[in-house]
Amino acid sequence: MNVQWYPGHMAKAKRTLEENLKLVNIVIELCDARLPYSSRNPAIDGIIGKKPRVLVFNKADLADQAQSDYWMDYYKKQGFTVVFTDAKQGDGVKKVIAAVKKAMEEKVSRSLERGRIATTLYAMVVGIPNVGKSSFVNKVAGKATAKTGDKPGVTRDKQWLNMGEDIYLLDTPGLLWPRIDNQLAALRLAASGAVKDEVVDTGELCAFLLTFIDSHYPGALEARYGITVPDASGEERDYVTETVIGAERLEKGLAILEACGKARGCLIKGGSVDLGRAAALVLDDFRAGKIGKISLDFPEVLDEEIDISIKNEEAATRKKEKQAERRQNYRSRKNAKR
Ligand SMILES: Nc1nc2c(ncn2[C@@H]2O[C@H](COP(=O)(O)OP(=O)(O)OP(=O)(O)O)[C@@H](O)[C@H]2O)c(=O)[nH]1
Ligand SMILES: [Mg+2]
Repeated sequence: MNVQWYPGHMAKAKRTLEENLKLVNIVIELCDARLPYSSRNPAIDGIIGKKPRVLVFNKADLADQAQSDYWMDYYKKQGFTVVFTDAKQGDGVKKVIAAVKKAMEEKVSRSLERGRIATTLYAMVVGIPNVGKSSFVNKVAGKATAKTGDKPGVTRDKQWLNMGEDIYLLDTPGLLWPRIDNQLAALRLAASGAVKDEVVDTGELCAFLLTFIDSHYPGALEARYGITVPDASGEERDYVTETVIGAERLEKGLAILEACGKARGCLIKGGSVDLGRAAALVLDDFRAGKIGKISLDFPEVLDEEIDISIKNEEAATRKKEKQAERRQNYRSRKNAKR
């Protein structure tokens, strides 16, 4: 499996972000509190550049507080203004607006000095799909103006919303990036609901998620599904695709998925478990926080970046060696002909 999702509307969304950046004073970068590292879009980072920004981690109500504390500290140390929010209930939303105003204090006082009475602030809300951008602007506005939905890709066009108090917010469509190098990060994004399920093998996605929960949140699956977490089933499965997580982990994860499906009565004729239905059920449960407050980015994810850059470097070296070899062969053939 290779998780990639970059349809035409996202390429368009990227242009929207680029075109509107110059119209705004500040950017509110909305990420997912359950994956404070993997949900930061490098393409967005590139677009924002040096424009002032507030880094917001939404869906904090679904995340594990201990991990949230770690990442709060991590980004603060890098000089970011960081706020954790729950855009559904409204927690932290006022803090974001206060942070926007604080970051813009200087601009406002400069314009007052120049004799202007009111200064309007324009802020753009950006982030990966389904992270809660539209819910966030609705919460700030105090009314449900922007359309929201529990699947990625709901907002298709930018929309300016007046927040009163001289602030305008620009809601934008969710954006991923054209090539997700780190496929484990891609699985975390898919688990969070940022990638549409149709482009993902939900069996492997659940195998990834369930084995992660089993090892990082022991007891959570037992409590939710009333199961005993099995070791690998021992049953030979006829999957042939290359896996992201490796055959052993896939095997164990599918055995857990099977146990969850059985416990929930996801059965097909003959009594075997309907793994597709079981996967949909587990993903719904996870996304609604029913398995518990679970974060998918632990500090270890920082090591994955190192692994990938080493892999990329090795690949580049191999490519150079191959090119040199080809050139050498070509030269020897040419010399032989003379
Ligand atoms: N638990 C929880 N759910 C949230 C939160 N914020 C948003 N949601 C839910 O997440 C889903 C997506 O919300 P949207 O506001 O549509 O997300 P979006 O970022 O605008 O999505 P796109 O427009 O598709 O990019 C909805 O079902 C919301 O109710 C939050 O802080 N906590
Ligand atoms: Mg939206």
